[in-house]
Amino acid sequence: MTQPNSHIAPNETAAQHAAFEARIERGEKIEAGDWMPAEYRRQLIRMISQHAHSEVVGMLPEGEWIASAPTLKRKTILMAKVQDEAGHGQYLYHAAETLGATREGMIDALLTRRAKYSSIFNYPTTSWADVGMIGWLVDGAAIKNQTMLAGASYGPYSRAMVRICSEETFHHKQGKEMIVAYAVGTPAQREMAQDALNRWWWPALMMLGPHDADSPNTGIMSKWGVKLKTNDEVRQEFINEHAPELLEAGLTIPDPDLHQDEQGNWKHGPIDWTEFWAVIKGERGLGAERLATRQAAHDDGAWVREALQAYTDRQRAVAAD
Ligand code: BYC
Repeated sequence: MTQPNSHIAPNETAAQHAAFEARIERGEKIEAGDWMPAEYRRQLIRMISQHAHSEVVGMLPEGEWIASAPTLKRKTILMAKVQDEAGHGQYLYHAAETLGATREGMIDALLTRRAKYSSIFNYPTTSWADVGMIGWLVDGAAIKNQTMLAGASYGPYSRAMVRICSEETFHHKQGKEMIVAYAVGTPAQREMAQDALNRWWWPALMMLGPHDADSPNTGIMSKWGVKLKTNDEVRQEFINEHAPELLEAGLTIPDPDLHQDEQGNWKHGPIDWTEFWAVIKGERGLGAERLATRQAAHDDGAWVREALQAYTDRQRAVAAD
């Protein structure tokens, strides 16, 4: 007996869904004006807006270090990186707007905790090496996930991913270059790099989402060609690339159970998912501070929004005349 499709909304038909899924099956991109199931639209707005929020909140942990960068070269690299993240937020908010979401609605959802942003940005940056470790591990994890999303079925999201990934590649390289240099540097530099790895390794693994068995959205997102790999598959790719490179740099990965299996995959020990959910809910980590900073930035920007509105109103009045 065929299971009823629970994603068919009352005003949608099975035939519409079948035609839509056939387009995805043929590898066609779904574009903004095309027919799509309401649930596809809802899921994409959820995921793309949360991705946008992550880019913008993600400017905060590294941005704190711009004033204390050790050299002019490192400072200019970091400034460029943080500005890139703002740009990524813009592309992604625009991609979500093509689905009917409004900027005001998305920002309100972030500030009132109805929308999430990546758990990784609720961890503090307590030393300069954290900037390098974020580049190497956090951008490294993000690239694995976003390279997959560049093949997503929704055209505007997939195209945003292509551009973002090319910029993230530079972020990843600068982080790796910094940490590898410190790992063979002075004892103090080596200690700083190791301490950063100790604090960022597990959050970086968690950032890629809960295990597949605990991921309620993966099923439908895979069926509709948005997620082309599961959370655990992307996590495995991330570890397979990064574990040997970190070890080669002379660092110790803080997981006594980490080992390579017969297939060559690096297997990690148990992940503390209690910490993950507590960090997302703001019960642990810097959730309250991050949102307070975003709220203050939003309030400080009120005059810009008012000025833009006044300008638009005047242009409209002139056009009406
Ligand atoms: N943090 O069913 P699941 C960057 C939520 S920024 C918080 O597996 P899904 C960078 C999930 O939303 C790059 N929440 O969800 C920027 C869901 O809750 P809702 C960030 C998480 O969507 C600045 C629930 O848990 N990348 O690179 O199928 C500086 C169940 O999960 C997290 C993106 O945002 C988390 N880590 O898969 C440096 C990529 N994980 O929404 C670097 C786009 C899960 O049902 N997003 N949740 O209430 C995705 O690819 C997917 O959303 C995820 C999760 C793989 C993250």
